[in-house]
Amino acid sequence: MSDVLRVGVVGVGIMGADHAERVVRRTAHARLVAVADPDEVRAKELAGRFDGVRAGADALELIASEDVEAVILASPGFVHEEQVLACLAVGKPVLCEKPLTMDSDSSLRLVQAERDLGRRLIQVGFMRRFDPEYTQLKSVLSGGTLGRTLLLHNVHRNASVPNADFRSEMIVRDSLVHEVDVARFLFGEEVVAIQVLSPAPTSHASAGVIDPQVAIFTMAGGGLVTNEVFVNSQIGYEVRCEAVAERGSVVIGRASSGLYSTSLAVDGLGRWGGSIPADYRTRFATAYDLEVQAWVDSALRGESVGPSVWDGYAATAVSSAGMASLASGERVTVDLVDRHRPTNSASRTPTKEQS
Ligand code: ISE
Repeated sequence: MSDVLRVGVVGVGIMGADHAERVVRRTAHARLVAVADPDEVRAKELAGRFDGVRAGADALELIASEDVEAVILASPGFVHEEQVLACLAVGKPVLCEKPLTMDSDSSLRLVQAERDLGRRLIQVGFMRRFDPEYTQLKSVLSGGTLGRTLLLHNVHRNASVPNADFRSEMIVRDSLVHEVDVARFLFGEEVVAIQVLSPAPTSHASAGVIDPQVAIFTMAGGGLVTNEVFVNSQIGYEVRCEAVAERGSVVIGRASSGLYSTSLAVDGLGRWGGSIPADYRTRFATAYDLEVQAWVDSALRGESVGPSVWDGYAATAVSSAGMASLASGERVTVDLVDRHRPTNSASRTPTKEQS
């Protein structure tokens, strides 16, 4: 590989377009060469914003193209298995947006496929692991000064969701999945059980959609994680996390003050305060930048860093249990294979995460 990574982006929705901009404008040692989306008109519109980027409708063609050295998948989860396998088949590093796939079995097939290949090529897009506040929290908790971590309390709110197709299950699979990864990351353990509770829904949700939801995770070591996910909160993007340990607690994700002013001329009022970001692209802009830069740098070194295919599989397994719990209201045990023998379904036991 050269000293500049030639990148292709598959999927030109909100995240695909954001990643394309990022690769072109804010990522060192990377060059965007192609974008692909079944909606070719949209793909062309995106490519047209940059010099020398071609657009097509066929993701598999982009993945196989000789001028593409590495691929960002920002396509919907139901096509990820085929597209990730296509990347592995041609030995190209892939940054796959979450969810890795739609169910545990397909995610497990990817774990096995990468294992068969004998080297890491897959990074999963859990960008919060690159967010400076989450990484700081992780190092405080693993530093040990506060003792064992006992609880996490997460809040995850979106102002609204893009369309009426965003059903209750998607709140688990597309939104809560971030908290699943955060819990695994911060505790360094697997989630062994999940219960999803269904409060009375907001009138802003589409008919039949359960929003907000409250989910409780039990960690392998007995710790508990509470999560509020509310995707039609009407206000903005709020993601907070409080960790409670034996000798103190730590909160991240509170609005920063930004501006302090005693002048009536500033914003019309003598006051100070912060603002709530409109969506995840703003709140996690730095995390996404660091995530993509780390992916590019590691690909150029011939390595892979960040959330692995196992992390993607483990999160999918928790989401599957979460969707079952959403339907029944019961606490559901997470069905996870033995990490060291991924295809041996006889040994489906929860394990300590070893990342
Ligand atoms: C979206 O796909 C994301 O990943 C966002 O981070 C999350 O807040 C949102 O709820 C999801 O739909």
